[in-house]
Formats: sequence, C-alpha cells, structure tokens
Amino acid sequence: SDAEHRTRTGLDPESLRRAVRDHLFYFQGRHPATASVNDCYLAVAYAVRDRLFQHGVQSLDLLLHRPDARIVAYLSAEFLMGPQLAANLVNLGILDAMREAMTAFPHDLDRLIDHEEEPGLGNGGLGRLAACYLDSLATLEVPAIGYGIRYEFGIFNQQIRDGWQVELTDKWLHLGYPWEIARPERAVEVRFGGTTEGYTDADGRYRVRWNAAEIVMGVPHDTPILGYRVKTCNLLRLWRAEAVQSFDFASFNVGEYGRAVEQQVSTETISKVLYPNDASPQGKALRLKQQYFFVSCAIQDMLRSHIRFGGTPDTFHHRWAAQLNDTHPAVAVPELMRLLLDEHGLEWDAAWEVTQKTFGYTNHTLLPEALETWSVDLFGALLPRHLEIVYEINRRLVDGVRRVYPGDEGRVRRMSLIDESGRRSIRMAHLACAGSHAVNGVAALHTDLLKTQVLADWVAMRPDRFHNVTNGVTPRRFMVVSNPGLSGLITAAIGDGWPSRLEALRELERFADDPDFRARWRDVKRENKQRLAAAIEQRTGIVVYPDSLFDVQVKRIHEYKRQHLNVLHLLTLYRRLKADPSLDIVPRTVVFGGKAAPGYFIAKLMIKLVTAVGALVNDDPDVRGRLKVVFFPNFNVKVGQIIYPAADLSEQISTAGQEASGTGNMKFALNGAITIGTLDGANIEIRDEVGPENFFLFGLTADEVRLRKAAGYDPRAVYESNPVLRGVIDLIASGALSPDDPSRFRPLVDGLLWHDPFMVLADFQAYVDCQAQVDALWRDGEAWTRASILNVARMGKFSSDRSIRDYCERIWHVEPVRA
Ligand code: 26V
Repeated sequence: SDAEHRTRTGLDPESLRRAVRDHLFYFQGRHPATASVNDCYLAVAYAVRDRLFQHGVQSLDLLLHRPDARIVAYLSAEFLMGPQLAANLVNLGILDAMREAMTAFPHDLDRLIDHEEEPGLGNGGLGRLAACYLDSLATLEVPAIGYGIRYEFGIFNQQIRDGWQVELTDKWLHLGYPWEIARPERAVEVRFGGTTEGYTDADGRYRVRWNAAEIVMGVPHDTPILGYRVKTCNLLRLWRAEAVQSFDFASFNVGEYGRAVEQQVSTETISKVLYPNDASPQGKALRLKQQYFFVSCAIQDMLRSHIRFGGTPDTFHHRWAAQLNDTHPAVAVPELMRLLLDEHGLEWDAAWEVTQKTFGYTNHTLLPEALETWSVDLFGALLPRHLEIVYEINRRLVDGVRRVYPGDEGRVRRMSLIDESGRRSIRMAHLACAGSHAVNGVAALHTDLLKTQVLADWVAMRPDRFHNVTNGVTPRRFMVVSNPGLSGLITAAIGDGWPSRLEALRELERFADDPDFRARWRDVKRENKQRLAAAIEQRTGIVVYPDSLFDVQVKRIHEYKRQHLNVLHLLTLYRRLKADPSLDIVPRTVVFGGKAAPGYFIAKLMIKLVTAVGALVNDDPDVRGRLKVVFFPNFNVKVGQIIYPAADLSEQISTAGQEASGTGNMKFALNGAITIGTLDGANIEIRDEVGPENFFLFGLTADEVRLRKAAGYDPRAVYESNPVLRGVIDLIASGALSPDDPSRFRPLVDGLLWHDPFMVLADFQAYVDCQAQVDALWRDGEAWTRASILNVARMGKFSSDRSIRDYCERIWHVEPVRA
C-alpha cells in the first residue's frame, strides 16, 4: 500500500516518525515509551538505511542497463568511516525532518548522534582519505565499490592513565552495527599455502595448478554509501573471514573438542584485528594473510560480476578501474594475473596487459621504514603460486631494464622486485609500480620527491605514468555535519550550493571586511569553543577558557610530526611566565590528541611528556589560567568533529619532506583555523591558495633539511648556542617534570641532543619566533577574523570532490552515471 511504501521511503517528519516507531516495535520488540537510547538509535538507523537502500537499488539497476559503464574499485586495507547517522541524514537532506520526527520519542536526535560509536577500521590519514573518497565518488555519481576488511576489532581505544597511553580493545560491534548487511550467499573462497604443479591441458598447453593447504571463506558485509543530495548509492564491501567448516568432526569424535575448534579460531583470526601501526610494518604472516585475503575476495568478486554482466576475462579492465591504496593491496597484481592465467586460460602477455590497464597505485609515504617488503620465504610459504608469478614479472622487468640500460647492473639491482641484500624480500612498492598504468603521490611536493628520489629509476623508464593527485577531504562531514554554525552562516551569505561546489566559497571573500559578518563569524567560533571546552572538562577534568587562543595539534603521535617541538614552545612560554608572572602574554589553550602505535616507545613517552607538562602548568598560580595544556584522549573521527570547528590555530609542523600530504591541515583550515606550518605536504598548496599573509610559515625547507644533513647536522651545537632552547631542554632533563622518575624523559632528550633526525632543534627558534607573530595577529581580533574568513574562502581546492575528479579524468578514465 501507499502508506506502507512511505514508511520505507518517505522523507517527511510524519513518515519518518512512523518508520522509527515500526522499527522499534516490530524489529526490536520495544514500546517507544520504554525504549533505551540504543533502541532508539538502532530504530533511527534502520529507518535511514531503508532510505539508502531505496537509492541503492536504483543505482544498481542503472548498472544492469549500462554494462559499458566503468566502475571504480578502491582497494584499501583501511576505511576510517566515522559515525554514519548524521552524515547520512545530511546527504539524504533529512536532518531537520528527522530531528522533528524524534520529538515524539524519549530521546532526541542529537542524543542518538552523540551515542553512536564509530567503526575505527583505520589508523589515520590513509584510512580516512579512503572514506572521504567514497563520499565524493557517490556525490559525483561515479559507480564505485570500496573493498576492504571487516575487522572485528578496529584501532584500539586510548585511555590515559597516570598520563600514559593505555590501549583497550575496540569492540565496535558490541551493540550491533545497523549500517551493514551481511551477504553470505556471495561468499568466496580464498586459499593459502601448499604447492604448485605443472600440467598439460586438453589443448596441449602448459598450465599450473595450485594445490593449496588451507581454504578460508570470505563473507561480504555491505554498507551503502549515499552521495550528497543525489540518487547514487555506492557500496563499501568489507570481507569477514570464516572457516569453511566450523568443526573438525574427526577430532571432535575422539573427544578432542579443543582441537576441533582450533582450525576455526585460527581461520577467523584473519579478520580479527586491525594492525595499529601506521609507520613500520612488522612483517607478520597474519598481516600478509589479511592483505591477500581481502584482495583475493575483491578480485574474485569483480571478475564474477564482470562475467555475469556478459564480459570476458580479456575485457576486465573495460569494466573495472582498481586503485591500490598504498602497497597494502599490491598482491592484487599477481592475484589478477593468477586468475587470468590459471583459471581463465589467458596467455601471459594478454593477462599482463589487462592487469596493467586495471590498476593504479597511490603512494602515501616516503618514510623508508614504512615501505613494505615481505620476505621471499614467508611469501612463498603462504602464496607459492604468486611467488612464481612475481618471479616471472621480475624476469621480464629486469630484461627490459637491461635492454634500455645495457651494462647498468646497479640499476637492475635497484629496480628489481626482489631486494637481494640480506634476507631476500619482495619490494611491494616496486610490484605495485610494475603492475600499474599510473602511479601517483598525494601532494605536489610528495610527488616531486617520489619522482626525484624513491622512484627515480621508474620515472626514467616510464615518465608518463607518474602523476600528482593532491588529497582532499569531504566538506559534507567536515563542515556541514560537524560545524552547523559556520555552515549556516556561510549558506546565509552565499547560498547553499557550496557543499558540492566548494570553489564557491570564494564568494565569501567579499564578506571578509564586513564588520557585521566578522562579528557573527567570531560568535560561531566562540560557540564551537565552548562546546569543546565542555568536552575537555568532561573527559579530562581540565577547565579551559573559550576566550583563550585554541592552539591544536591532533594527529597520530610520531617523531616526524614533531609534537615535541610544540612542547618545547609550550615550555618556552611557561618559563617566560615563571621569570615574570606579570607578563602580558596571549592566553593559550594548547590541545593535543592522537594515538601512538602500541610498540612505539618514544611516541608513548611524548604523550607522557604532554600530560606531565599539563600537570606542571595547569594549576600553577604564576600562570593563572594564561596557559593550559590538554591531552584529549582517544582522538578519532568523532572527536575530530568536535575539535576542528573549535580551533583557532592549526599545528602542521612536520619536518619538511616527511608528511606526504596531511589532511587534518585541510579540515582545520576549512573550519577557519589559521595554520602554523612548515613547507611540507599539502601545507605548501594550502599556503599558495590562502595567501602567505594568511598562513604562519616557519622552518627549513625539504632541500635545506637534506643539505643540512649532508653537511653534518650537529644538534648539540644548536643546543649550546641557544640559551632559550637550553633552558627548556634542561628543564625536561632535570626531572622536574617527573619527580617520581627523574630520568624518565632521558631517551627523548638524548635522542634530540645526539641524533635529532627530524631537525626539531634546528627549527626551534624559527618556530618560537613564528608563534610570536601568531600572538601579534591574535591581539588584533579584526585582522585575525579577516584571515580566518579568507582561509575558508580560499580552501575550495581541497574538497575531495576535486581530488576524485582528478582521479576520474587522469587515472581511471571513468564517467558519472546519472540516475
Ligand atoms: C603503513 C603501514 C605500514 C605497515 C603496517 C601497517 C601500516 C598501516 C598504515 C600505513 C600507512 C602509512 C601511510 C600513511 O598513512 N600515509 C598518510 O597518508 C595520508 C593520506 O594520503 C597523508 O595525508 C599523510 O601525510 C600520510 O602520512
């Protein structure tokens, strides 16, 4: 009936109210009057999901009728999706309607949004970028599937106990996850281990058979991804590992119950937990199993669908454009080769052409320790057939190098897929380059460094395959959802087209000198700061003042990101105040947030250093509220949505040449924070866009860093020659911050004094001087507001819609399919 249909699809408050009531009653067996927060949350989420699937059915139908349309497959070991409810309501255009609908229930919509737990299936920038790209693909009406792993436990929850990080298991599924749908009927089999054997097929051709030792099932779990105010609904398809048979009945029957479930437990371990490292790979067999598991599921799924839609194996690349999000899915290259050669009978050259035309590879880091390699022994034990294929790819690659550069064996050694120095290992970045038609970096500087340093040999052979695609973020989540105050003000000024046409923000420029607009701009920021202040007090007990300058650094804790440089500045301010308690300084609240990899000792010590400085500073009567230091625990997407809108100053202070792009820098600037930063990653492009007068620049350039190191950098000499620096370093070394363990921070101090690979001391004075310029601008409230408005007005380039358009045009050659 009509009414029934509206209950599933209607977007008006009355239909929504009825939908929520139905879900509560019929699916959860709850009466609205007695429903808990979680009951109401689930009911609302299901009501929203119905409406997403409604769109989803339409976009899938569309593909059925357009077998020529090319589909993007975004292969990523991580998708850091963040909370789904508010973002889906915004994209559907029913946030207000749902808010009104919920007045009839015991818990209002904002309470439910606040209650929602996020799936933390990523470490940081790389996983969040994948999520922003899914939002933009759908918004641009490009058919796409994100393929990844449905980790049972995502990135750990961080608690701070006694100032130290403690990791707790992230049980994001415990209250039920309403956004996904399991599709057991679409499960695929993935094999591991065993041996290979050659045989001659019916046509007399030599073929290879892989006799695997272990079979695992991959069960897809689909989450609908709706674009902003469009009908396109794409898919995030995450795979869960399941044992093929849950019992070994032979063991069970002889009374060995434990042995019977052992195999099942070991199989299901594959999708159990996300590795919480975002820098140094551990080389663990389980991690390689995870990578091959989801990649094999994805490629099989793509091939199956291609053939069901009437395609043939040799036209696979007409249907699919697959992007490798870093090297984590690089084993897709030999996997597609294997399927085309062994299962579909293609010849090598044909299979290789399809493979190269299918894949693109995005590099996300230059850090040498983050470049993945797998020991040949481990790789061969788990994937014997793939190792043979990698060897054959390499044989042909090396032949090619020798043809172009006869006698240049150094080049052959450098470019080989196999690193022969020490234990033999496979260079996954080289495998990804070899198997792709396009390779890209994620910001202009990063791509330059990639081309001139890490991949220079590859550029020399295939210059036209290298591209830059500067990262972007979705303005829907990071402005409309998280900063309704600012979004409302912007819409009132320039209309409501900007969230899907972010360049339109430039129209704000003409309001930058309007006193009335500036005042409203400040009011919005103040409200956001009050909201953050309340959250800080609730989570840490620390009271902060919304009138102070909110100086914020949130990101993974890492030496190259230099949270300790920020701490050195803090202690500089503190020592000034101690020397002269009546000093008129700009009141600051310095907020830190971010997780440290559990095995990264120095990063964990940096967290303890921040909290120790907080303990010293926050209640010191000489400081009298002019300096507050906060470590906001468990930084994740949800916390970010409170923090970015409340920041005045965005700390982007990595050593030049180290941060591939950064995306937090964009989220801050889009919310009116002004950046203090180095010429690193996308900071450079942000500064180019917003104008040098609206950006606080300091520090060595990437070239200067390189030259300084080559000339023999001596951090000790910097320390000796700068009394202010000496004062703060000595304060840390003295044990005054750690009376219970005076030598606690020795490893940090010694690392800075004797090695300082990230040039913290070299950039110290420039940073402190630059912070003085920040103070000067802050004291001129009108000038600060103007710069803040101009930052937002000129950030249009950094919408992930622009990034995705770049990928579509230059890398994937795909076009929108309009409903
Ligand atoms: C690396 C590894 C190493 C092996 C163990 C597991 C693991 C997991 C994640 C990573 C990611 C390292 C690369 C990465 O996250 N890069 C970041 O990518 C962002 C998006 O392009 C970019 O903005 C950041 O600057 C960059 O650090």
